[in-house]
Amino acid sequence: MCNGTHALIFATNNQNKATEINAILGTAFKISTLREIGLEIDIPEPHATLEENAREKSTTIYKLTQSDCFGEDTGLEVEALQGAPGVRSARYAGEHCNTEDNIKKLLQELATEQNRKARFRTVISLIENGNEYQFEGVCEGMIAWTSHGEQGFGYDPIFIPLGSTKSFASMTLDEKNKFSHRKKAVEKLVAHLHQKSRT
Ligand code: ITT
Repeated sequence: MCNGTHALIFATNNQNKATEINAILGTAFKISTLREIGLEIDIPEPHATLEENAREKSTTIYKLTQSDCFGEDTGLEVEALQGAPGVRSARYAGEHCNTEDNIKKLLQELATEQNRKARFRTVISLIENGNEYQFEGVCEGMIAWTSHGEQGFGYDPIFIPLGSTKSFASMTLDEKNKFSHRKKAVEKLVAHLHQKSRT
């Protein structure tokens, strides 16, 4: 920490996540992605839960840097698919498949399914002075029948949050952040950091 600014490493290679989180954090926080600190590492996500994978990311980077840092893991949990793709969201269509493949597979799985209920869940794992803290954010919604919109990333074109008729990919960053799972988890992280800096 310096001049009242919290400096944190964000254990991610996903620039879209960093852009979203920077828009939420404002100037009291300075986050640096792995690329920004010159670390080229693809952290494995071998576990069965978002909580464990988020911890894998934060602890891996803490061991390498000895600096306060956080990682996050996010999953799209579809009710009619018993929570899939969930923790396997990045690799739903296979190890080397891309976002389009994942969306295509999900829409195929739900082709005749009337229950479109789904939620995004984000778990942040913060390592602060060697101690771990976790923060969760959930956004309820539904899976659209087809893709809509060009903004955002990942499953955004097919996810419509509860309270809107638009997909995340049809929203600006600020609009998405009114609903977003990541925003809710980051708000808890921020509350924690503010509280710690007062004690
Ligand atoms: P890092 O592990 O480097 O942080 P990642 O892209 O591998 O980045 P995750 O494992 O958390 O991140 O992502 C799981 C999948 O869910 C991946 O396919 C993402 O594109 C997607 N995803 C994550 N957050 C999302 C969001 O806010 N909107 C749409 N899709 C999202």
